[in-house]
Amino acid sequence: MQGTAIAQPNIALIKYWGKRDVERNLPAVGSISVTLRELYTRMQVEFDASLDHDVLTVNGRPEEKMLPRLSACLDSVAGTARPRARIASICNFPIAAGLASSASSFAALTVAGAHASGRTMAADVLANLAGRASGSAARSLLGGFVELENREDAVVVQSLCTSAEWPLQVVVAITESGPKAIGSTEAMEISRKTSPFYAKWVDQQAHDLDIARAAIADRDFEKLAAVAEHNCLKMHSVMWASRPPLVYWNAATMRCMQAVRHLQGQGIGVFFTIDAGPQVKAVCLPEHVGDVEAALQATAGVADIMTTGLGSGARLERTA
Ligand code: 2P0
Repeated sequence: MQGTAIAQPNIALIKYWGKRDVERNLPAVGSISVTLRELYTRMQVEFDASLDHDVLTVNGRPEEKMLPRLSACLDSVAGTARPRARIASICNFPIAAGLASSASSFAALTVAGAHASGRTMAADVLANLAGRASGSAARSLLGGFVELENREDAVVVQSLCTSAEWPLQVVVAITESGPKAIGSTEAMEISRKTSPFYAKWVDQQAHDLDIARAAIADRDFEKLAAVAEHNCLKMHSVMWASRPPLVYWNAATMRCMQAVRHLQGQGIGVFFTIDAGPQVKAVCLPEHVGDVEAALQATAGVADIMTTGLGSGARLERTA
């Protein structure tokens, strides 16, 4: 009646922004991400018939706000008639700050919950259950470069290339560690309903996905860099043009982008990507990681940096 799973967050190089079915949480667009090795959520689920409600701790502290979403996700994995659960989550990076903590949390929760309930489920089934809780979580079921394909009534995830096959590095510049002002779910709906650029964003996504997929297949860093930065800035343009405007950047976010541009001018293989938060993720070739770390560390407003390789998919930690 217990399961513990580890999952790593992922960052999208071709972004998911917008839903075509809010009820089932189906994304409006496909996406491509990389899973991050050094960042993780470890989720322990223990069913206990003596409990009359689910209980959650995050990093050892009781947490109520996230509990309804986790309970609903566990219901989808183990059935609504399941015993109540003790859920303990440990996360080694800032939560709800644009570092995809919901992706690693729900990916780990589905794997741990399935094991605890004695159910065997294929990765695609788990991906759809995790994705229903948080769209990006479906991608954390797999490792390396992962594509999420947006099918008729489900999502399909596949690994395009493992971390060993293209061992890029990611330097995350933390410019602010507090939780974000407005969550992605609400923000995506604001964009869908109000941004004049939203329809164009959805229309162009297949093209960006084709370019990125080909760049990954060819291990063409320059090509991937160009399409990933374009796709990121396009998503933020959709956000900025929403009403109310959704601006997740701060001054240090912008300075980090300039630092990356400066490195590119010196021939360093690096590109930036930014999600629904002020952190900047600089993806780089392994031989350039020292230069990228030094430049971002020296950027005013950067509180901390974290360097990571690309990781593997969600997995069970131990059986009980
Ligand atoms: C992504 N983001 O592709 C995009 C880029 C943020 C910006 O997926 O509403 O927490 O729970 O399905 O997965 C963050 O959104 O959203 C996200 P929901 P999620 O990584």
